[in-house]
Amino acid sequence: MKTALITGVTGQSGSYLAELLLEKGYHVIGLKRRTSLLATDRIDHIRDNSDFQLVYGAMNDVGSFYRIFKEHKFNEVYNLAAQSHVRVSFEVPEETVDAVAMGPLRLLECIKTMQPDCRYYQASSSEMFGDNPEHPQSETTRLMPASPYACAKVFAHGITRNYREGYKLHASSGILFNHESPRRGETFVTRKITLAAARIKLGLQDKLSLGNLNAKRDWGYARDYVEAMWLMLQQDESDDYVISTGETHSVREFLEEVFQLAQLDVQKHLIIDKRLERPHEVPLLLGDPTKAKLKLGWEPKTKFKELAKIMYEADLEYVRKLKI
Ligand code: GDR
Repeated sequence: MKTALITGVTGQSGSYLAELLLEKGYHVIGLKRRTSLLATDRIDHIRDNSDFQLVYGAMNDVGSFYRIFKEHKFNEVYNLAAQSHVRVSFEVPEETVDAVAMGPLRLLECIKTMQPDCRYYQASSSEMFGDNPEHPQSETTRLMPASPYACAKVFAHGITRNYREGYKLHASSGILFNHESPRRGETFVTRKITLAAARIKLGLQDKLSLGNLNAKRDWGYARDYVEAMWLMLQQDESDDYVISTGETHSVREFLEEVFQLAQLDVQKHLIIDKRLERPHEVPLLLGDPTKAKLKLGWEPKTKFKELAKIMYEADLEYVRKLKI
């Protein structure tokens, strides 16, 4: 039986990855930061599974890593923990960089010292391409990060390659483009839209405030993307891979698609709020997932319209049940 550590297990991708690994027969240890509110709703359904265990730790507490690595022998470590909100990273840049850049460095040092045979997955991000106008973006496209979050991700991406080459660790980076689902945090734009549409439909909300509607993103389904993370660690050699759908759509298109599903008029409910714009925007992301297809045999299963439908229908059900 393999044992895996997932940092950020209470997040969207962490919860889907934990489910996938449990299905594959892994023993899964999930790292959780101490918070006054539990915030385990995404993993509550697997907490009773005897192969799943939550441990306390933090990306800025190296002692917690060494303690956990002394207690468990890992085959695979998936680093998904982050302050992952791009706009918030402009407001708390130091905290963001500490978790997103220094966190992986601390983890890699711990792996190198304690369990160098353990395989490592780094959650790299399409945000690293920033405002580079070249597209589609691939593993070799120049990185031009446009936020404190993205700058920190570039460091983490580089240090992962450095430990792979310099210390021969099996360390891979998945450059994941935006990945969404009904478990997406409520302040990210897709979920903000699907939740608002459901609440407006049920008469619980009237207006939806958004920032820049012209930004384009390559939006995939988080449940599809965690499979790619696992596949990367099953390869003989570690490497970097772009994971994306190969399609790009604007925020406006996502909004219109969801409001059409809800039979709502966008103009009646939309407010454009300049405060939601970013000091430095990433205008267009479009990934080329050819390498992942050829080397991992991975392909996205869920495309734009289906993703919007999955998310809107889930939120309609969620709001109906909770009346929130
Ligand atoms: P992103 O996701 O920054 O691409 O990063 P987000 O959903 O926050 O923004 C996408 C685009 O929508 C525009 N936008 C708004 N965004 C938010 N959050 N709220 C709004 O009201 C709003 N209005 C317009 C943004 O300007 C942006 O252009 C996500 C995160 O999950 C990262 O952690 C991850 O690395 C990347 O995806 C891949």
